[in-house]
Amino acid sequence: MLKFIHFSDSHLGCTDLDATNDSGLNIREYDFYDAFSQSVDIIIEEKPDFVLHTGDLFHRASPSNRSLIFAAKELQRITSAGIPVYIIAGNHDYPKTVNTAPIHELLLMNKNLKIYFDEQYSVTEEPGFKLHVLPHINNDEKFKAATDEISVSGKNGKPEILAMHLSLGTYLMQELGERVFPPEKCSILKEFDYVAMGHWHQFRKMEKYGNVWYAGSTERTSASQTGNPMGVVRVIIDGGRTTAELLPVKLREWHVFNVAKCAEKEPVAILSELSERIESDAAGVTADKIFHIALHDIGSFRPVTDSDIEKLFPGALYVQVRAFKADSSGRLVADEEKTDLKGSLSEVLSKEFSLNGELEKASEIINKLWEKIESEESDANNQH
Ligand SMILES: [Mn+2]
Repeated sequence: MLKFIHFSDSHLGCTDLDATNDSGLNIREYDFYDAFSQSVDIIIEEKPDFVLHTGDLFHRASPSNRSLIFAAKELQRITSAGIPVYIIAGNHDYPKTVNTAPIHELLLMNKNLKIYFDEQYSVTEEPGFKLHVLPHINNDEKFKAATDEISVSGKNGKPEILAMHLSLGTYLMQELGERVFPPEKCSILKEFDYVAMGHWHQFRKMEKYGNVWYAGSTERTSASQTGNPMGVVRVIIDGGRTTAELLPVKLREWHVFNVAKCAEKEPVAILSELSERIESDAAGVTADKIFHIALHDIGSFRPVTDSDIEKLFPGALYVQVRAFKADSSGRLVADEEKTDLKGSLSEVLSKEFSLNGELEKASEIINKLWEKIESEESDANNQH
């Protein structure tokens, strides 16, 4: 019998939601660390034969010192318990250009850890199993060639395990640089005892492809991932039969409330609908939780103010309100009024600066800053 833990997409160093603690540190960054620590606790408790992480250990190719130190210490906790660790690079933590060296190399200082970041398909023969890995590969042709090389020839009774970080079928993350497994190659997946998948942030068996599982992430990187348990996957291969089970970690509560047809509802009705959802979905407790509220089908104006809504959520870590109205084709679009930050800014400016000369000068400075921010943002997105 072979027992191992498969986990993935821990995105260490990810910051989110602009909520800081008393020391000024991003609270969500610590949620990612906490989920990872809980995963390590489960691993040590489970005493598996080994651990396999299928990429995006870090959120960025150049992780912060804090996330790097954290990862090194936590991985050390696993290997010190006598559990070998295997990791592959993902699209988030593998650099997009040769100007940045892969941070993965630093983790090789831990001798009980094998980490694959060589943009190649390779097979590692271990006493109890054969591990095939396909870490993230930037170059299209190189990626295609590597997938063509995948084979399970020479089966010798040992479980054959394949680890990859990419999309399969329609399970796309819609990210720059993400890889999609070639559809014509999918039949090979059925030959493996287990295919450990990273990239898709939800635990899922890809039944039609064979023994193929996405471990999912250990924390949610967006509101669309709420409502699904997350954690590590316990895999058991025994007598040619594979079973995989999610062992969940405890995450901060994150609720998404949709209110439909707001134009037809009185403000008080919208607020009481939200109160009911707090009772039914959040057990009446809002403290330290995250809430995303979407007001659909609003008319010309927002039916209720953000501050009226926020009053319903005392002590919440974060309350985000978004309003949507139908465009001419009936499709819901984000309320322009709220999203046009530049427009709101010039409105504020024109109120603040009554003299024309002042306003022009201020606008000029703001526009310059704006251009700078936008170009920096697009740089940052391209590195994603
Ligand atoms: Mn990911």
